[in-house]
Amino acid sequence: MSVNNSIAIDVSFKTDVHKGLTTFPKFLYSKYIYDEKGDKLFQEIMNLPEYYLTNCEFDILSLHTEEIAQLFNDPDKGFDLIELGAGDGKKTKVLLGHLAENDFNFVYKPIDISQNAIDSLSKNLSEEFPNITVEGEKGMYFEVLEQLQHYNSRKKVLMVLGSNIGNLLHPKAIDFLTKLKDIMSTQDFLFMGFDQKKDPQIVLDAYNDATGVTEAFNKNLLTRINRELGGDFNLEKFKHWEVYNPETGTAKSFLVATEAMDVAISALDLNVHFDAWETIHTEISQKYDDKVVQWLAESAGLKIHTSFEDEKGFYKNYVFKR
Ligand code: AVI
Repeated sequence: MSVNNSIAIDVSFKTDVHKGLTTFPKFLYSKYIYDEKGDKLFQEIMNLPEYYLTNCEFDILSLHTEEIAQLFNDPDKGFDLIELGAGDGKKTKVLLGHLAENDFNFVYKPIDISQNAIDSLSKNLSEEFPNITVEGEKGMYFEVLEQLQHYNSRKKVLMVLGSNIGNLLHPKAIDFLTKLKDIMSTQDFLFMGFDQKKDPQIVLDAYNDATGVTEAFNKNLLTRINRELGGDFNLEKFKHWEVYNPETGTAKSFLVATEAMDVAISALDLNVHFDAWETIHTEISQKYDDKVVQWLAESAGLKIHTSFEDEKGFYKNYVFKR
């Protein structure tokens, strides 16, 4: 990340925290959970037995590898597989392995905000699959994608795994899909994971695990405010609380103040008062069904081409065209 970018992020962190903690009801954006510690906690979450999403998507990619590979392929010119938010590529490797073993003509372009993630994934892939061409790019999704749009005329497959779209409210999700559509041509595909509505208890357990990793993940927002903005939040005085509305499919995370208190944040020159049991809303994790995905796609000018689901029907990867 360039110096200018990190300054921009610091400034927006300050501004957003100020806004979120002086608004009623209070809120903080979940994107700020992901510093180095937040990234590690999220890796731990993905290995939790309660957090079914990762295994379900892994199963989909394992069960339907050949069908997905054939769908992505252009036998004449090959294709570019562009993964947004590639992380450690654990799930993608199932597909990459199959594509490599069967000599598909493709280039894998992982995009991630973290240079570390790109470097270790590229190294790891060159050891595991030496015949795959990997062209990793560090950066914000849309900056990199805009460059790629003019770069190449062959088929692009954009891949966004992990139901990351679920962290966006519907209007923002439509904006995100629209931006992706805008850089697609008619031959391109968008392959995206959407966690599905299911037994509400299963959803609640996934976001309120028995070992407290999700609680630490959620509270990392307060840790960051303490460290980066000179806050004096006492983490023990906040409770992680998850609710799931099966009607709307929205899981919401909160931090709840267990007593009345004042919190000072020196970099903001701010004193924040909490009443007992006052909340900070921190994250949404939307669960979907076909109708809602259809509506989001149509609103963004995309069509559902096909979809793949895991055996339990917990999770779906949709393939969109423009
Ligand atoms: C990254 N995102 C899709 C995760 C989710 O399921 O909403 C973040 C997360 N929050 C709590 N657990 C995992």
